[in-house]
Amino acid sequence: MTKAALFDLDGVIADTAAYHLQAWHKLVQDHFGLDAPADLLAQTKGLSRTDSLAAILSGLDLTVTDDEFTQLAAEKNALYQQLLANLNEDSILPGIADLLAALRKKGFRLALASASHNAPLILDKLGLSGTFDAIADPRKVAHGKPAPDIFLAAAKGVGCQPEDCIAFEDSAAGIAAIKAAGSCAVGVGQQAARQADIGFPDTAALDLDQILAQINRKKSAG
Ligand code: B16
Ligand code: MG
Repeated sequence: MTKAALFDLDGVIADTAAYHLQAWHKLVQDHFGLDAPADLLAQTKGLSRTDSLAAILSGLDLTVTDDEFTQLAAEKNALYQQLLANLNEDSILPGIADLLAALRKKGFRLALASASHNAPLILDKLGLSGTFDAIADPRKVAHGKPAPDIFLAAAKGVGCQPEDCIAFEDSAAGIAAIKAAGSCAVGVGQQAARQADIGFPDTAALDLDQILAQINRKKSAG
């Protein structure tokens, strides 16, 4: 029986994915005078800050020292946090507040499974600090998405087996992580929707009854 819902944050609960992309773009422009291609930046969705920076540098054929790498990661976070100043309760993506309420009403436990070290700050700005029963800490897991660790930690945080969880994601790395954890993957947005067990074009289209009906159909089929 499905008992808990695990949520990605950036790109599912709030449109902070766009802020990450803006911050990376400015960082690369300021330091290297380059225009990072949108498709390269899009590949960082769901990846940790350091994995994202490594992917961007490698994609642009750039090499930096360890100290420069640390400095660049810190600077990107400072740029990102400036953009987060714009966040407020209206920044919750369409359909998410209703979905969270509907899950609660059906007795689901709720956990956050975000790669972001800024998650507590973002939840606070969105007015969602008290909403989740557990927030998995990305600093305490060995491997970032696409490894399953953060989803396993979130399921454990709410005392559920991963097989008894549905998990919501907007990134390819996140969908792979959910599948590796053994939970049911609900994908939001074109790419994630294609790779997930159940997909929706955007958060506004998320429909809990449809998700639960599909899970039940799959269970009775096999
Ligand atoms: P931070 P999610 C991820 O959040 C973002 O998708 C990814 O773009 C970002 O690099 C990562 O968090 C780390 O974020 O720099 O704030 O620690 O999608 O897993 O909620
Ligand atoms: Mg995301």
